[in-house]
Amino acid sequence: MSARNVILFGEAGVGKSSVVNMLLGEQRAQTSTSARGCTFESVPYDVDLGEGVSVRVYDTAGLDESSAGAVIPENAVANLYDLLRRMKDGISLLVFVTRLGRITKRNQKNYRLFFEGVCQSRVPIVLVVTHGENACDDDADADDIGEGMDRWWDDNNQHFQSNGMTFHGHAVIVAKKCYQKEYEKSREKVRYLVRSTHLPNPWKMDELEWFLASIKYIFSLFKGWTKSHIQMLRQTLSTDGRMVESDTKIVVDEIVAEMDPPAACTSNPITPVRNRLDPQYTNLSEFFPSINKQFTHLFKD
Ligand SMILES: Nc1nc2c(ncn2[C@@H]2O[C@H](COP(=O)(O)OP(=O)(O)OP(=O)(O)O)[C@@H](O)[C@H]2O)c(=O)[nH]1
Ligand SMILES: [Mg+2]
Repeated sequence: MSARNVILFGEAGVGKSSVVNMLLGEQRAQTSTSARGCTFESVPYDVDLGEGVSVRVYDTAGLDESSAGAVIPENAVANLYDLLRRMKDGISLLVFVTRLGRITKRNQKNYRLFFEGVCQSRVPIVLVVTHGENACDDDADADDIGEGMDRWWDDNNQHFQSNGMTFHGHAVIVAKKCYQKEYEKSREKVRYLVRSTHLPNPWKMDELEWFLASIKYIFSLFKGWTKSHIQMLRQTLSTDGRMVESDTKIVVDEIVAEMDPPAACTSNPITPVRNRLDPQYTNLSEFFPSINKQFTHLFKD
């Protein structure tokens, strides 16, 4: 049976590893405030969600402060390639982790990078908001926390939508064990969320085409690439035989074509990758009936 891969991503320090540990039911992923991964760097964990469902969750670094506004570093591109190679069985779900607070530009860019870029808007995406205890006043009773978290979502979900971020499910949670009661409830919420929204038949593309489609999308999100970036990218991709020379050439040539003025004009747009998708995924809502109707437009061609 193929692995059901779940990519859990978000900015540094938002609580990704805490959510992984919550899903695992044990402290296996290292939580910290200092370890900063480079974008797309990922660590896999096999998670038993109960009811006979198991998934492989990839704890994946999103954009950090330095790469959010500038050119994405070349090693992020290499990490992306490594991640996609691990996705031979496809992707079943994206879990976007953020902490309760303001929606930042970086949030938006991360969302687009993973949902639109890596998954071509073809995989369900759910939102997990950590630090839910902050939805209440400091003097709130422990019993009020759950109510405060629900209220926070009611008050704020519109902001996500108006920033172009729609989700197929959400959970506002507390991922710190010292809030014992809320932690246990949150664990059930997150397990249910992943169990009920992931695709049993994952979505995937041919490895090289997938990498190219993702990289072109990323390229369109991050302006400012120069020939020297491309040179470094070429080196990174061919280091340790990561990518065969002929494929590296294809990738580099396609990116250079995007950069050159004649290729950048509208007469030569980014290849419409959706045309190459398996027809079974053209209407995800049929294939995946529990998707909320309001999101089905995301999957129309
Ligand atoms: N109060 C509170 N703290 C939390 C919550 N979730 C995570 N934390 C804390 O936030 C800090 C960072 O959590 P991590 O799980 O390491 O975050 P991360 O996203 O994996 O961080 P990086 O791997 O460095 O990107 C840790 O000290 C956690 O204990 C929460 O819901 N409430
Ligand atoms: Mg972590």
